[in-house]
Amino acid sequence: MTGASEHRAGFIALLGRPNVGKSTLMNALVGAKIAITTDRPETTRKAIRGILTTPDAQLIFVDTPGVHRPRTLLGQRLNDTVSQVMAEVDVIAVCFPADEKIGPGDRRIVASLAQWPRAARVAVVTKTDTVRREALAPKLVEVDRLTEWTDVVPVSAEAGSQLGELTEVLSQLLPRSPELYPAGQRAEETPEEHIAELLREALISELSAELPHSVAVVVEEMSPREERPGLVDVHASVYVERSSQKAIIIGRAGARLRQSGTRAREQIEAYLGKRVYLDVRVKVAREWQTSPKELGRLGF
Ligand SMILES: Nc1nc2c(ncn2[C@@H]2O[C@H](COP(=O)(O)OP(=O)(O)OP(=O)(O)O)[C@@H](O)[C@H]2O)c(=O)[nH]1
Ligand SMILES: [Mg+2]
Repeated sequence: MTGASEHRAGFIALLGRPNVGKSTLMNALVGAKIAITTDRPETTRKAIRGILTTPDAQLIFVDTPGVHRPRTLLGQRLNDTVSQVMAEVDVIAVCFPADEKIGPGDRRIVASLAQWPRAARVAVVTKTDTVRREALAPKLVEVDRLTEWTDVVPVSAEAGSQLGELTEVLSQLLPRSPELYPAGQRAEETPEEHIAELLREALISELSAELPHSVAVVVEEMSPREERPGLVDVHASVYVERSSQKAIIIGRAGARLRQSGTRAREQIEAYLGKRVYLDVRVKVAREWQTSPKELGRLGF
């Protein structure tokens, strides 16, 4: 335990292309499932805070949507969210996956760092478990050459390797400050927001190709069942863009929706520590990814 004046606390943004492992890394660093993760790009749609409190520091991670060339108004809004986050953080940790080549998307992100000169820059090479040791060294050199980094740290969130080292590097870059959140708090999302995300994750895992992009989830109501203590009723709406997509989500005789619902319910029960009755309604919000009005209603 350090003296009060030595204590550090601050904000660390996780930045990078879609699917590079930002959310998985935040969850591993915080030690809890804060953000949902999938093998599809553009999973994260909001800035999501995850808080790690150590004896010497409080690291407030801000997971962000993957930066990409927007094809829809939603895509533009997501990139705007990222820019807003970057303006407010002490450290920007840019993630590059060990198993992919540095591409134009990465270079654009690195070039954008000039907009936020106040923040320290750290490069994180993620998914190191996917490459052989001999391939990692040249990767680190390649990333190191992209710009002036305070540090370049290889990690594997999956294998749990180098997470302590990364935590230490990031802590040292935070300003001296007392804790900004109560020590026990690890997330900032409301239960309704988190449950909507767990359902979206379960739906995505059952879908292929582009459809995950068309899905949005809102928890409309959540309440303990009066006559059954320990049981919580959760009413959720799943929005898609077209009625053809609604049919796909529901599946033949409702099979797909039942499967996603079961998967989501198990996750929600583990999160709430209670039994859950999950009621899911699939609705069409026509072309919501490109409609300012629908985006507003869905919180984007
Ligand atoms: N092998 C391996 N896979 C990983 C690791 N970290 C993440 N992944 C996988 O990479 C995929 C993307 O992970 P996410 O954490 O959702 O990536 P993201 O950068 O948050 O993606 P967006 O939210 O879409 O921007 C998932 O299938 C993860 O399981 C890792 O350390 N090792
Ligand atoms: Mg993510």
